[in-house]
Amino acid sequence: MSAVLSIPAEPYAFDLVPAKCALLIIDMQRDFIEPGGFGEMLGNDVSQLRRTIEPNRLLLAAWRMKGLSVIHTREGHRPDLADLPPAKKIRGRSATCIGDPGPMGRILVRGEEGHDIIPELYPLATEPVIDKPGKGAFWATDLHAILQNRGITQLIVTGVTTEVCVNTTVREANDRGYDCLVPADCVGSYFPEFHEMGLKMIKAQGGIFGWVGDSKSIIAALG
Ligand code: C5J
Repeated sequence: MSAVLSIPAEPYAFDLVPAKCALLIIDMQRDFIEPGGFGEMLGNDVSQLRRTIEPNRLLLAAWRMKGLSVIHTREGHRPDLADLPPAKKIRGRSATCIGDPGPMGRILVRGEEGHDIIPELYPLATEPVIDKPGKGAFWATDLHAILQNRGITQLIVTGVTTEVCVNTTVREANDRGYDCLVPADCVGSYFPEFHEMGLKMIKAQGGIFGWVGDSKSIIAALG
């Protein structure tokens, strides 16, 4: 495999260096994607996110075949909720909130069924899983240290949701000096218009936060 792969993207081609790039899969958890979890508790139509599963599965398979770095994240809180800001707990004023029992266990709590990653993208034992209490994957986690220890300077960021945890993470990564490529078909939102705008915000102004491409181009380049 060539040391640098040119991936068609916007605002211009992304120079992918596989050995220095990690696939970072954000929050593909049952709580966001399946009925009865946190996403539905907030009043969202969770079926909107299902179209992201197959492109993520294919990209993950191709990335694993090449033996490249994969990192998964999960949003959630300690069972004692000591890391849950009161403001986050009461936000939305819904009848049930984070920590309450639901059909997949306590909502957005570590160790519960709903908190886990969907079976289609389940992490291998060798793939780090970052448990994050916030929207960004860098805040209050050891993600930056793990990436630095592996010599990673680029990220392919996928997962949900485009305008919340994906966007927050891409912005955090950009400020820490990482180049981020977001394959549009591998990220999703409960709101199509937020998805579209979330991607536009990343690639605008010459790629102010990063690049936007698609999974087929990455898979094709990997060969
Ligand atoms: C949200 C996320 N939307 N993973 N989390 O609360 O985007």
